[in-house]
Amino acid sequence: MTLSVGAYVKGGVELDQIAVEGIRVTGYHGVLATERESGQLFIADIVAHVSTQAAATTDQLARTVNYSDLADAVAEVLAGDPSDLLETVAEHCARAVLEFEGVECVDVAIHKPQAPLHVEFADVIVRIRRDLRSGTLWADKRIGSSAGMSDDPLEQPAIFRDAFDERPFQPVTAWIALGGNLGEVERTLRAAVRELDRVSGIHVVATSALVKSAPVGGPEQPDYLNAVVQIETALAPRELLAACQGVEVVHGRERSVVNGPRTLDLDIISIAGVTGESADLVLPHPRAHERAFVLVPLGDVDADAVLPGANGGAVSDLLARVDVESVSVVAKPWPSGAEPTPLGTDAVPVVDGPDFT
Ligand code: PH2
Ligand code: MG
Ligand code: MG
Repeated sequence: MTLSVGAYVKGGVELDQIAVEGIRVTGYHGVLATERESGQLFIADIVAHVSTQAAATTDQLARTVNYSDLADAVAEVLAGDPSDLLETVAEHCARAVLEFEGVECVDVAIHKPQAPLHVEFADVIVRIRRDLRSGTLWADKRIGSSAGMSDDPLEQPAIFRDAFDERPFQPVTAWIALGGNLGEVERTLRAAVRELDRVSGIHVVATSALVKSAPVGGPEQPDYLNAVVQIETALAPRELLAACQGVEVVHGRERSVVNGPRTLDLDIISIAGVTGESADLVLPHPRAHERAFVLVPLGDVDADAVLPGANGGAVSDLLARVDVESVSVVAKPWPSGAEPTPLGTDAVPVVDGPDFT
C-alpha cells in the first residue's frame, strides 16, 4: 500500500515529502448507528510536503517535522470525535498536518476497508490535497464569510464572478484585522501573520501593537486580543478573503455562533480604496469605522490610514468618535521576542520589530 503523490512545487522548487502510511486506528465515524456504536478500522496515509534540507545539513530534528508527531496528530483525529463522512475525517486530518510548522501542503488518504457495503470490496478511500500557499484552494464557500456577513455557512448564497475577482494591475496596500479569544491567542495571531506572509501574492509590510479589549457583542466570552497588519497584495479581493479563511481554518476556526468566541478571526478591513458589496464580502469592512478594537491598531500601523466609503474617513477622525479607553495595548512593538527556529531555507523568522521580509 503506497500512496504515491505528485510533487508540490513552491517557488519553482519541488518540495520534499515526509510520508506516514497505514496509520491504523479504531474510529466511530459513519452515518449508521451501528458504525457509531461498534466502531471499525480506519487507516490514514499522509504525505507532508516540506523542505528537509535545513534539517539534513544540520542533522537537527528541530528543523524538520517529526513524523512521530504527525502520526500522533492524525491518529488522534481518527480516534476522536466521530464525523458522518470520510470527507470530513480527511479534512480534519489535513488541517492537523498543516498546523505543523513548515508543512506547505498535505496529501491525505483515508481508508475504511470494513465499510458496510452490499458487495464484496477491497477498500473505500477518500483522497484529498490541501495547501497553505494558495488562497484559491481554500475558496470553499462552506467556510463562510470573513467580512461582517452572517457566520452561518448555510445562509451563504451562491457567489458569481464580480469586481472582487479582479486582480489589481500592481500590488496594492490592504489592512487585515486579526482577533481571537480562545486558546493560546497571542501565539495563534503570530502564526497567522507568518502564514499570511507565506501566501504568494501577500507581503506583510507592518504589524500594529497587540491590543486587548472586552468582547463587543455576542454571548458572554473571554476578552479579545486584536491587531492589524498592513500588507501589499497582488491578489484579487476574493482571493485575499480565501487566503484569510484558509489561515482561519488551519487554526481550528469554527463558525457556529454569530460574534461568538473564536480561535482566530481574520477580517479584511480595506483594500486600496475598493468599495463594494457581494454575498461573501463587504469592503471596507462594514463595522470597522465604529470599532475601537480595529481603529486603535489600524491607527498604530498607519496613522495616515483612510477608510473609503460613506462611513469612512481618516483613522484619526474615526478614532475621535470611539471609546479608545476600551482598548489597552498589550505589546508594542508586536510581535517581538524569540520564536522557535524557523524551518527550511526560505522560512521567514519572526524577529524583533514589525518587519517581515
Ligand atoms: N470580534 C467580533 C465580535 N466582537 N470584540 C472584540 N473586543 N474583539 C473582536 O475581535 C471582536 C469582538 C466579531 O468578529
Ligand atoms: Mg471575520
Ligand atoms: Mg471580525
